[in-house]
Amino acid sequence: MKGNYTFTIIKPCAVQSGHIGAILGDIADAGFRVAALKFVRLNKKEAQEFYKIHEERPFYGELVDFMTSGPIVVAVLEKEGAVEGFRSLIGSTNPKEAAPDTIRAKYAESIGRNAIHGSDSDDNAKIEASFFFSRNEIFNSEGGFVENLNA
Ligand code: DGI
Repeated sequence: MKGNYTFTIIKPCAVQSGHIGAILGDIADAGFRVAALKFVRLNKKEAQEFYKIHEERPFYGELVDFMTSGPIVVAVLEKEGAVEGFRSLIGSTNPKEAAPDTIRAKYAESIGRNAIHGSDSDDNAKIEASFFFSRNEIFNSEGGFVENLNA
């Protein structure tokens, strides 16, 4: 069964360009409920850990430098089939290939500075949400705590 939660980051470029409100508006318009939200800045060690899966890729250093270059907005979002639906909403990694009206088509500057992150699986949504949020910071639609994300 597909999980109902995904995890997102509004990246430093989009925060710096003043797009937080517009992006959260697009997310709400697409039917996602905000289950958790905060404004944070990663240090180098945290960014290296979050993107550890890309450690061997040539752009890893650039990615870590970029993700620590300014504050980010992190959020957990709820909608049926959230992971897949959110990946469609944000569009391809490279904004040149992103479908029109997707968040990356609208706000990304380049493949590196691509405005937004969206988890690519239910398991990763759970891992990534747990990286930033403790269990008493993620809420269900009744305002209670979410016990086990995408269980
Ligand atoms: O899941 P995605 O974010 O769409 O893409 P991914 O998991 O392949 O890559 C993670 C992030 O790494 C991506 O959002 C931006 C960065 N990245 C990916 N490919 C390149 C890149 N950054 C640079 N500078 N160059 C790349 O080719």
